[in-house]
Amino acid sequence: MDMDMDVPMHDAVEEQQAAHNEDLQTSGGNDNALTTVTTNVGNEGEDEEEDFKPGSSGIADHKSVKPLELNSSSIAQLDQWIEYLGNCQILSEDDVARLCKMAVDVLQFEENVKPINVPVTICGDVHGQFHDLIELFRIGGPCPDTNYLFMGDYVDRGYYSVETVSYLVAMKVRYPHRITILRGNHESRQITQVYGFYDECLRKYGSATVWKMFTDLFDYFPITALVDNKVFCLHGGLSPMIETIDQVRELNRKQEVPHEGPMCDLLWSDPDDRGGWGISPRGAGFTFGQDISEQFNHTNDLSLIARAHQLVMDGYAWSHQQNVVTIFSAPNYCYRCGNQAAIMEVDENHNRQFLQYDPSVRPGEPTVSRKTPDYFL
Ligand SMILES: [Mn+2]
Repeated sequence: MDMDMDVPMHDAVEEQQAAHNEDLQTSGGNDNALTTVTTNVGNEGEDEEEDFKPGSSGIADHKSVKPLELNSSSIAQLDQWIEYLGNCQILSEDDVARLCKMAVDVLQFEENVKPINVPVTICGDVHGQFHDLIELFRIGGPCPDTNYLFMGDYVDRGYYSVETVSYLVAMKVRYPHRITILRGNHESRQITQVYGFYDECLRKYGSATVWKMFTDLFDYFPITALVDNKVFCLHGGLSPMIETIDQVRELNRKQEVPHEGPMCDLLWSDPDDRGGWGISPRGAGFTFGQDISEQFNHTNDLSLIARAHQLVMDGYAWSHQQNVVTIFSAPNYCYRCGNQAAIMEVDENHNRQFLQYDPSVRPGEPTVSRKTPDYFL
């Protein structure tokens, strides 16, 4: 489907939903489809299916019994990686292994519902648009001076998934109390084999090893966060199987994103104008109406559900009479949607402010202006 640059919001959302529908239709909502994909993209036929199973990278074989404590040499190592990654350079395969092992020992100890204090800046989908992530930090302020909460979908679609996820994971390990990285529906073995991250890893490293390490790491990402007990943050939305936040705390999240059930719904669902629960056009998760959001916020004494997952032309969009906000942080999504990006600052007094931004300009790459050229005026 082709799109004009000045596409109306509704069409853009539909385009993205169609694309996401494709996510599941192409890869299937079942194990058979994964087997098919695995067979098709296997590394010169040398990769047995066994190698694509969770845990095959070995990054979690060593698991520690307490959270990682940084020493001066690990801090120096991380600072060096962050500087390197900040220039859009990839780490060596051995360094990715070291980084992912450290990250397991940070993330495995985080709760399913990560408690977060204000002030914090909440961000939506990034999708491998590395230069726009750097712009995000320029607009929002550098980490760790600013506290960040990212709500998933770091990989796929954009051209720099490896750099983007490596950078965010390195920041997470270096500043574990300053940045939170939740899991999105794209932080999954199945979806990344269809939407770019797997192919990018093969192209940049020559094998699937780095993809295996990161997708094994994704199993440890927390799935939701709770800002000062008032703002519930997650990638997708609500689940008919979850009435209370305590029920989220009881889930076993350390696995591949399931095709159905509460964990799947939290990463896949969308708010909708229709009331009640609806069948999602994405083929996973549900749509939920304002009545559902109001009930959930009332039951859990919340003021707001903050989520990502859907393209919105202004970078943020309220729904359900401000019971739900959608935040999308990939400007000009897929390098063609023409949307602005946004992040939401929540200050010490719980005041909210949206910061919007446009695509960063990359030297040597053509830019497309959304403004009417002067000669039309
Ligand atoms: Mn998503």
